[in-house]
Amino acid sequence: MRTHFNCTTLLRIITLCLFVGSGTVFLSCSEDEFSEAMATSGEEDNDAGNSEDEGNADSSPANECPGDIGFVFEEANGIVSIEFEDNDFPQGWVLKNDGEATSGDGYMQWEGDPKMNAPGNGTVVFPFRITQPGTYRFLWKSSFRAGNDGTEHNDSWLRFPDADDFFGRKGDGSVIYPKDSGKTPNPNGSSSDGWFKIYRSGNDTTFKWQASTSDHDAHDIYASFSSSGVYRIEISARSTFHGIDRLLLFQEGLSQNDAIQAADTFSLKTNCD
Ligand SMILES: [Ca+2]
Repeated sequence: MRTHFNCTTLLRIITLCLFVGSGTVFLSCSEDEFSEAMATSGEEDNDAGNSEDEGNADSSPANECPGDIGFVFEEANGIVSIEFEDNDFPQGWVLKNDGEATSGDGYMQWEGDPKMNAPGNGTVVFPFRITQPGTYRFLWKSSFRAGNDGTEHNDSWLRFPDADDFFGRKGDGSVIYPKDSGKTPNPNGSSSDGWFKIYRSGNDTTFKWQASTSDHDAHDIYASFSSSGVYRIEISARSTFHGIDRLLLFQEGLSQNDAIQAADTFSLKTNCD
């Protein structure tokens, strides 16, 4: 059965509701903080040279909900917020909720065999739809769930198979690319077939927003998308007992703190017809 609203129209309605209901939906984001984030988001949109109006995005085949997966996470105001456990996982991933400060139904941790140099095992895919092209920063909220050494059990694999660019970047502007991506330079340590090893630093066991790649030379994680549409995040198993609570993409013009505050209050998921 067809409905009167396609997915894009529904997203607009949801986004409008977020604006109207900001006092109740964005529980931990003040109006000033959200306004600032919105203003920055608009600037970023202009910086990206996006002269495409939203009407053009409506008719793009790339906007279709991926029927092979059955759902898509939606960007709002330059932010894609995902509860990591809100997906179907292959054997080896275990849902945990042990009183830690996590959101949604808790977090997932890998309890299968380690895959230290073998990305693509225990893979889970997160389709997401963006209406604002540009470069997005990637973060996840994770913790190591065994022992007290923060350099163990602290990483998993990440790939953006259909992004226009996928790279690590340091504060000084230097950039690295995954091995086998056809681009150089590449990170220190494990990487292959377009996958980055993404690790968390520190010996504190709390779940925290942080994602880095390249051993002993931490680079932040970015992906670029030249047009609006549906793209995919792929995450696969590496270290045992790496627990992941949430995923976050935000346009690079937004501040990390603003994006995290906004993302902590929503996760937009649309089921395909
Ligand atoms: Ca969660």
